[in-house]
Amino acid sequence: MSFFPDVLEVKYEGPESRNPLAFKHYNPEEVVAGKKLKDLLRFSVCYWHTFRGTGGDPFGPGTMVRPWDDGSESVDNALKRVDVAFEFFQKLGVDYYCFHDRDVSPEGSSLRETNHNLDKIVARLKENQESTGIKLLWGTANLFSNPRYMHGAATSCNADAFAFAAAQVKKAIEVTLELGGENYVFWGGREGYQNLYNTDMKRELDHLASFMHMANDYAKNIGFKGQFLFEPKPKEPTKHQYDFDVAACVNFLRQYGLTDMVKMNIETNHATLAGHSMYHEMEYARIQDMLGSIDANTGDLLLGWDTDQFPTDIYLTTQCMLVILDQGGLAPGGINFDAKVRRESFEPIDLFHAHIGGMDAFARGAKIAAKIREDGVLTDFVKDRYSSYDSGIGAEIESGKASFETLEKYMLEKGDITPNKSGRQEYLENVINMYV
Ligand code: XLS
Ligand code: NI
Ligand code: NI
Repeated sequence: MSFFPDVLEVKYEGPESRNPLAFKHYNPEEVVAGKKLKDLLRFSVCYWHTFRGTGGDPFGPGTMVRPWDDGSESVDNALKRVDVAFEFFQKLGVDYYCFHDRDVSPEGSSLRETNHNLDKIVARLKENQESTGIKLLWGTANLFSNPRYMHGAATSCNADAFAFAAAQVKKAIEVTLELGGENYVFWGGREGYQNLYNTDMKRELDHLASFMHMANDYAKNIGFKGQFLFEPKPKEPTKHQYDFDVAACVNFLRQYGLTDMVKMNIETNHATLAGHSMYHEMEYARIQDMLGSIDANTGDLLLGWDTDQFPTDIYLTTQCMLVILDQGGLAPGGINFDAKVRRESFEPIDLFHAHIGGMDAFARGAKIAAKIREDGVLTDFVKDRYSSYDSGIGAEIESGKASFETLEKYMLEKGDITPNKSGRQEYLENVINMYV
């Protein structure tokens, strides 16, 4: 039985194709910068938006038409959804997917029953993985939807909420291992606060760090070798999210001795909510060897909240790919479309249009970025811009030989600085446009 009878397999037809259900730029076998595109991009579909998104918003209920879904929170409905999801992954031609425990499997009346439900679903996920070859990029736990987490999970003032969250993450790591997941993500959910009048920030951060250490200890105990990832997001849902941006996360991880075990999962819309570009956030993580994976989407600068739209902007994907190529790829991370179709795009076919657009945008970005790097247009310029540090006084500064005394002596003798050169931003923007 087919849940998407109108779609066969989405194939690469090249830039001239006018078939909306074909790739114009994503040819999985094409080699770009020494890697097949499918291995460079490692695309993943997220379960929550794609199979659990209803299109509901604060002003009205869901609009999505999903003929296979009976709308119930039953295990049978959840099992059916798994088959739907894998038909979608396969027809689209992605190698990976991601989920939260609660997207794939309904919560029961007790933790025991909840875990039991999850086991049934995981068995079905595993069967589908085996029959299709599609893999799990990462698993995670939903520590934010249930009202028990109203004050947070690991940072809740209620120790029982911490304990429940620990039990939930323990199970989520076990099923991620069972499914061969290559990473495990921590997104802070409700880890943050609204007002300091009622908040012990120091204690909350200490608790969050203990939680992550416990997760790591347990992962080691059971032989989970995947990469842990920490996903920054500012000011949603709480006013002050602890994992605001990459800098705040890296500082937290360093303070609590967690940098050896955790890297970053960076999401575009979260970067812009924090007042950064995705380019900045990815590069900031990369230079510290902390870039693990990305949640590819985009926000709307006119709206200013987490709209989680599919990325179609070629400048954005080119910038992402410049950083990814500088790092030599993202593996074991990947490009996960943490994105949802608009409320008005309610038909199942829209899920295909959305993902095809995102995948093509990244494939184009990859080719453009590879060419820019091959021609060295940015690297040569940047290298030259800093060349005053390659010899003389600059080399002394970089090698640690200089001091305030030697620098003063140097400058007193020289009198004033060698004249500055132009930064040539507009010229470089034009150069980029020659490639896009
Ligand atoms: C929410 C986050 C979430 C994480 C996984 O804004 O993006 O979906 O990616 O918990
Ligand atoms: Ni995300
Ligand atoms: Ni988001």
